[in-house]
Amino acid sequence: MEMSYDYQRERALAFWFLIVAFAAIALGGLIGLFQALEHAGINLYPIPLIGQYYKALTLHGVLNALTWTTFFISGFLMLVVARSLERPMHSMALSWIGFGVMVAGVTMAGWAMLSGNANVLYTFYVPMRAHAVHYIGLTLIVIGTWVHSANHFLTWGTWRRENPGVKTPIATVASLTTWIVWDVATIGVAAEMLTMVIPWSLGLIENTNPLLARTLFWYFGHPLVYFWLLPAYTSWYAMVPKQAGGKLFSDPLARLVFMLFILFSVPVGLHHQYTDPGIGPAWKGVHAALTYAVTFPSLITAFTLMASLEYSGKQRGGRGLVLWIFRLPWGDPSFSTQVLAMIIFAAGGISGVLNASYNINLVVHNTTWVPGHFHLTVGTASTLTFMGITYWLLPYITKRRLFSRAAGIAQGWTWFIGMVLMGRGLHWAGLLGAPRRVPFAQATYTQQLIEATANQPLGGFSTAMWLVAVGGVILTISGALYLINVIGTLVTRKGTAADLDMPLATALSGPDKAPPVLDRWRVWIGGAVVLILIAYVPSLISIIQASAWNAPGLLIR
Ligand code: HAS
Ligand code: CU
Repeated sequence: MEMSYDYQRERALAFWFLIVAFAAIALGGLIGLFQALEHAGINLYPIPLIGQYYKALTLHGVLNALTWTTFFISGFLMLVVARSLERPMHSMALSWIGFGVMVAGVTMAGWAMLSGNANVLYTFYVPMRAHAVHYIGLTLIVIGTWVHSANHFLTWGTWRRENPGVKTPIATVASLTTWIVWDVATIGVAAEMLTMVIPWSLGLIENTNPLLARTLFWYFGHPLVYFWLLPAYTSWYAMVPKQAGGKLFSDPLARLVFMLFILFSVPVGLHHQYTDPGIGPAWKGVHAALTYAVTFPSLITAFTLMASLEYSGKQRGGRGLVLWIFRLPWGDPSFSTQVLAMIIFAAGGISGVLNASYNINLVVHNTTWVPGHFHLTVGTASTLTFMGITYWLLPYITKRRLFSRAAGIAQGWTWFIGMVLMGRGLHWAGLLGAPRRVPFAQATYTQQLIEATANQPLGGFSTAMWLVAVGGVILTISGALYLINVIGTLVTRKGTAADLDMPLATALSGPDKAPPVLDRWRVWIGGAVVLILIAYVPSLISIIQASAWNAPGLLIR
């Protein structure tokens, strides 16, 4: 490929992926404010268009966790693959088709939710029932991503033929791993939609099987969280070391991490169903053990990132055990925001490991502890990282300078502080027994919770919920700073960033040190298939035998 190619066609599509992502987080994020206030007893519902608590909570989950993430990731990874392979994407037509199908899907689901026809939350457990348009819309989003992801594999295939024997660049390895995990995972949710939920919502079949539906959902739902995480890892490994002024500590270790995610991401879904009856405890145990296996690549990541950052800090003249931290480029909003996301992820990862323990899960399951966990992970490790990436990605795509670096730095810190407070509050309230997905300002037992925990140190439930509300307000300010920067970059002309390149890091220990097996996709995908068959086939058979296909459905209004 001639070096003059500047990815103009990829940038054009990535721009539209990001526009949808920004719109989703704008509305979804705003709703978060009302959720947080509601937890502390300040009930502003019903709100025009956003509606009552469960309609709002559905919008909050679908817009943030599903739409913002999927569209941001789709645009980001496409540019990463094209730029790191130094060639155009195989077929832009394919990706535009994928994008079109995804937008059609979001429009359908958006209509269903906004019109009050889909108050079933982002996990859409049956027999709660939404309008068929909602389910068809969500399914179209998935189908669109399949088409778009195919373009990534085709692009790599072309590159491979042109570059036999060359190790795939780590940024591409990371991106393709994300799509492999996603494509394998979405088979589960597609099966749930196509064989059960869509026919039932259309009235073609009368009943559903809630346990089977949940199992198919969580076959998808856990690897879904790595679909959110791995693009952040893509940036943390392949870009942040460069932004820090240093190098990635070890390229082979990074490759091992991504291959382990292919292997272990999927066969763990039953850790969301420890409390479900009708699933044998032995299978729950198998999934628990495999869950501990999938934490291993993240532990390697913590080590590798720390080593890379330390190297960078010392390259910049830092000394000692900790003082190098202050030499890192904290004045770069893209860097500082992403490192703050990493620090929060250390805490979010720990609460995940606690969730994974069968007996501790019995204490925290279905309490506000779980939203506490996932606001630190998808709500910060992923989201705050994507915001940090935006600070170079948007200028890279639009060739315009970032509107305000100061606002970007303030945005990262306010998100960090807001999430520390809110995460603390949600985890704490959960341990005190506060159930999740409850409008506390309206629930009859809130007063009992307040009174029963009032003699706890620091005031129990009511103090915890005030932390949630204050955190939520600070997070809203942070979200506003983000959107102001995005819109400012798009509408004002602060000069050109035409010379800006993607920050791709080199490694201290380079790809040549990696054993060839780490470049063989088939080995790892094959291993994953074997583990998935072991973890799911016998358990699914016993679930189908033990459960009944007899739940008629409740239309939720
Ligand atoms: Fe989770 C529930 C277990 C990771 C998201 N999770 C959820 C739900 C969501 C979610 C959305 O086992 C709720 C679903 C629902 O609505 O019901 N989770 C885990 C485990 C991990 C984990 C074991 N989760 C994630 C990630 C998510 C996510 C990532 C989104 C992006 N999770 C569970 C379980 C449940 C669950 C149960 C069910 C709970 C229930 O009962 O319902 C692991 O992957 C975590 C491993 C991570 C680590 C941390 C490594 C630290 C790093 C940062 C280092 C920092 C540095 C900074 C270097 C071990 C990599 C240094 C900086 C300087 C300046 C010095
Ligand atoms: Cu999980």
